[in-house]
Amino acid sequence: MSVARVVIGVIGDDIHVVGNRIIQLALSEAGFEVFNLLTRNRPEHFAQAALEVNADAVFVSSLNGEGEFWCSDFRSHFVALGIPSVLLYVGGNLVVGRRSQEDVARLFAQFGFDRVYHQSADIDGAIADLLEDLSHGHSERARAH
Ligand code: B12
Repeated sequence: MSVARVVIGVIGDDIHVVGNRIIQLALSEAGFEVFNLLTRNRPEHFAQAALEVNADAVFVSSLNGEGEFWCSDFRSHFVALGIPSVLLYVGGNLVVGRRSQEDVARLFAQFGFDRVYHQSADIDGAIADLLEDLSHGHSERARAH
């Protein structure tokens, strides 16, 4: 079986980079091939990178809360490039100020994300979710959207 490829990076003008490094290490350790865009990315940077490396999944981080602004049409960038079924995960401090987990999860699901990890440091849990999602196959999952 080929190694799954994951594009990771921080969105917007957010410069919080420590979590990004930890995610890179955790995914590499779990056997994934990781392409790290680091900080200061726009949605189209993630989509372009996913196309170039034939990614199975994209992990977006937003720590300062800019995610709500930048991610509102996130999936559409992948659709436009002909890769609608890439798994899209997002995590960090996704909005500014306090909001319930349920509200944030619902909002980012509307933006096209498959999984939302608001204020959760459980990378192992996210990796387990990724393995499960990958085992279900992309194209079938994407059609359900
Ligand atoms: C260190 C820090 C800074 C440093 C960053 C240094 C650097 N280059 O990395 C400095 C001082 C520069 C900084 C600046 C600012 N910061 Co700051 N910062 C922090 C702090 C204290 C720790 C962040 C950190 O490194 N945590 C450790 C790592 C390991 O954890 P993490 O980043 O959360 O990442 C983990 C999880 O979130 C998760 N995760 C992250 N992404 C993803 C993605 C997926 C898919 C998954 C599954 C999981 C996941 O996994 C990661 C690894 O475990 C936090 C408060 C806190 N305790 O978190 C505030 C915090 C993030 N900062 C905040 C703010 C507001 C700012 C500033 C806007 C302040 C200002 N007014 O200037 C600026 C932003 C500048 C910018 N352009 O981004 C706020 C954000 C609030 C919000 N979203 O509502 C926080 C939460 C502080 C607070 N409580 O108010 N900051």
